[in-house]
Amino acid sequence: MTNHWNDIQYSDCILIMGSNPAENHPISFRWILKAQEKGGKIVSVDPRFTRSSAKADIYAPLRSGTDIAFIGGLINYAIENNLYHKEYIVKYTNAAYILDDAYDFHDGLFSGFDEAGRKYDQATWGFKKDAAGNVLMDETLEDPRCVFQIMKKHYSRYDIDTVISVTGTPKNNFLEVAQAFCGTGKAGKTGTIMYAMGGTQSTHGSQNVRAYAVIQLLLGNIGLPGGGVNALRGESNVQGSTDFGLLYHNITGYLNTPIDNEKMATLQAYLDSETPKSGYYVNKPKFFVSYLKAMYGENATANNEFGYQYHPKLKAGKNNSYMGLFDEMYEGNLKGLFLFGQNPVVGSPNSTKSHNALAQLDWMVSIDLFETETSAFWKKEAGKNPAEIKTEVFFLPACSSYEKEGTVTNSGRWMQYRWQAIQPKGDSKGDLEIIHVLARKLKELYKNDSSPVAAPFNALSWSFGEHAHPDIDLVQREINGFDSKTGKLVPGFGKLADDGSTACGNWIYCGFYPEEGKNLSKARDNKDTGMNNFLNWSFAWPMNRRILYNRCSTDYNGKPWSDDKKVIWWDQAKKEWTGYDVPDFVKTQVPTEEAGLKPFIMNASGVGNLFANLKDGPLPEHYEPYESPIPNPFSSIEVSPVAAMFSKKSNKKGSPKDFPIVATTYRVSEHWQSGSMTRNQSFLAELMPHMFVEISEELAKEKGINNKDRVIIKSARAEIEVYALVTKRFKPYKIKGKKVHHIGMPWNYGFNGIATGASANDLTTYVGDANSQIPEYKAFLCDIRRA
Ligand SMILES: Nc1nc2c(c(=O)[nH]1)N[C@H]1C(S)=C(S)[C@@H](COP(=O)(O)OP(=O)(O)OC[C@H]3O[C@@H](n4cnc5c(=O)[nH]c(N)nc54)[C@H](O)[C@@H]3O)O[C@H]1N2
Ligand SMILES: Nc1nc2c(c(=O)[nH]1)N[C@H]1C(S)=C(S)[C@@H](COP(=O)(O)OP(=O)(O)OC[C@H]3O[C@@H](n4cnc5c(=O)[nH]c(N)nc54)[C@H](O)[C@@H]3O)O[C@H]1N2
Ligand SMILES: [Mo]
Repeated sequence: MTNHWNDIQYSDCILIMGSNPAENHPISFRWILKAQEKGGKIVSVDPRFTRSSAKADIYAPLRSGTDIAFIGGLINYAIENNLYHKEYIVKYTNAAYILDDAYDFHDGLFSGFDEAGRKYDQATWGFKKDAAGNVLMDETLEDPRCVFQIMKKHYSRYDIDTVISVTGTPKNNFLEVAQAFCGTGKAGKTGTIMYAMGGTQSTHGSQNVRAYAVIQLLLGNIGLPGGGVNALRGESNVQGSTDFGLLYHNITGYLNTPIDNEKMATLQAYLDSETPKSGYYVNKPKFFVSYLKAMYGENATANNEFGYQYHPKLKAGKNNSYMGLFDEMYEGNLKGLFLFGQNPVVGSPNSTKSHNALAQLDWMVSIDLFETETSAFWKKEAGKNPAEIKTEVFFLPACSSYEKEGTVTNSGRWMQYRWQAIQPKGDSKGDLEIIHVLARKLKELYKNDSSPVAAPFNALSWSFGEHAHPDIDLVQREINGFDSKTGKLVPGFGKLADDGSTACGNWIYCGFYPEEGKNLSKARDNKDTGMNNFLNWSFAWPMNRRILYNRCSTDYNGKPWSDDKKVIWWDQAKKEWTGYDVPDFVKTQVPTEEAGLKPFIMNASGVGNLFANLKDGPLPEHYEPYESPIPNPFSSIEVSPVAAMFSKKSNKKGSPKDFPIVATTYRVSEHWQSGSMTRNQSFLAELMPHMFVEISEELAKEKGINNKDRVIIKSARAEIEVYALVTKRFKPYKIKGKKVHHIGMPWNYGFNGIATGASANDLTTYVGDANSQIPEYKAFLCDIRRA
């Protein structure tokens, strides 16, 4: 989240699009309702009428996979009706930047497309520069080649009639949303967007999120209370896990994982290719070298590239993402697998394929609270006798969150310590303890080995105590960072160095433990420090900042755009920034100076990117999902031309002729994810005992299906049998003049546990987003009949 949960109460319009917080983030809904009590409007845009929709002032249905068409329509509406915040975009975004002459867009393709390589060369997506290398601008925004005019032209194609013919949204609903949300483009008003998996799980998921960012920048809604682009995170610590490098392409603090190619062959090469010439990231070498010092301690020296060569590297030219790994596994190219709390037999796309892939492994270790469908996969492998499955499965009982201590980071980036409530049951152990034991054992095994494979184990600094249980305080010190010689804690990332004198496990968290006896993850002062920011409750990265890009909350002179949405401001008498939050830059930076007008310090340009270089284009453009009921009305390019595709084996594509119905998947309040944690609880199993599909009354009538009938849903991959739930929550859509049915189902079921049922993921496709590689779980084609 750019903002945080408590802050949502200040919003004048909450656009819930691609999420369903009433059911999946119920605590957040308290703040949404608070905003509504103060007169704010709740808008829900979802293919089905959810419990969030039930509380909304405006509900607009849209067909799964069409968010860009919808938001493109809002962008066009805001520009055409002069509802954007001109003063804001002129200085705080790249609206005024003049584009390179070679940049072009034609029939769904941006300039630089390499058809054979299925990728873009982004060389033409840059800006025009003068002889001194400064970007040319037109702050009147009238130059036909400035970003604003190019955007205006791009989105002029997203007129209301075209948009609604694609999304299937009734015109009056679309207009109601446009008026309410674009009405927040005025100074003094803010709107927020709350998204989660309904936005991201798509072959153009990153561009969906970009579209949310573009409309928010246009309306001047970023950096202010009640504004922002807010990702509602999933698992309790999914924010923490991505912060700490659990994504394949990041190490801690969102630095890129080294790749075993020429460009990153040495530490210097890595730093050269990763460090920009301007913006805050010029400091990257300090963060990266300090990270290597944390990894390899005394074994990291200037002479050995601070241990860079010991560090694991991604394989160049391979897809190292989740789907890439399962593809390799399916092909028999992986030997072993450790699963720390993951249940891919239920949760992965085209799950039959993932299920079969597990049988290609020599060994698998499942570390979980329960025996999941994955750890029991060998009992159910299609058409096989369990005795013939070669995979040796180890199960290590993990203990639950209440039985261990440590921090979790919430969606608002607040790092909060949780103390242990009870002792672990039985033989179960915390994940950290399991890793600690494993790391120490491996180091022990390799101790006297001088072969190259042993070197990284021997070099690894594992200094979390000599006991079986790791000392969490030592782990926290390493995360925060310390002086390599004295062990003294580092007060903030501004003090990290690139010469090995500091070690820091995760630069964005640096400063949460600034000095002895002061661990801010444990801070629990619940006094409101202004606009519900609670600066003395927990630690928000970076540097305890609660609202990112908060420089944008004021005009050029440092004066808040309005009095009731103020968060920081320039105090002319004291010559410093002050207010309710930690400013997003140096406190004494004079607002009117050039550097003072750069609110997006992490971008090399210092401004917000209306036009940005993603793998699939600089401006969000509508493409259809991989499986779609209609040809793309916006261009002749059907699916994102650079979407992540995998081996076609056992991943057939269905055509609308055979599979005319659009399907989506989601979760229910009563179950958690793949269901291990809830379908094994008798009381929750009883509340939501059976797998079902939601279908409209009209579709039920056409197919002769009654409520509670057993039905078969068929996709090009598989068919599953479930109960029919006939509901008014889905309605047939009118898409390009024809009637298209839309259904939806939870993905929380599997064959193990008390409540069992078919897995929706047997039906889903194995394709993903070019930037994030997230699978397209939210839109595919199917057909349905009575069982
Ligand atoms: N009770 C409960 N809470 C949970 C979870 C759980 O399993 N159970 N899981 C947690 C996790 S890990 C996560 S990631 C979050 C996920 O949180 P959400 O993203 O809110 O979860 P979903 O229910 O998968 O999807 C949200 C909505 O997106 C809609 N949708 C489908 N396709 C589209 C589309 O193309 N565009 C738009 N705009 N909307 C679409 C669906 O109808 C659904 O109502 O929830 C977390 N909270
Ligand atoms: N069709 C479809 N598929 C989806 C989605 C969708 O919307 N639609 N959503 C996707 C999303 S957003 C997500 S996050 C994934 C989730 O996919 P998974 O992560 O595979 O699913 P979970 O059920 O969350 O699995 C977590 C496992 O962790 C165990 N566990 C709980 N606490 C601990 C602990 O402290 N330690 C250990 N070691 N184990 C623990 C639980 O018992 C459970 O078996 O699924 C994805 N799959
Ligand atoms: Mo998630």
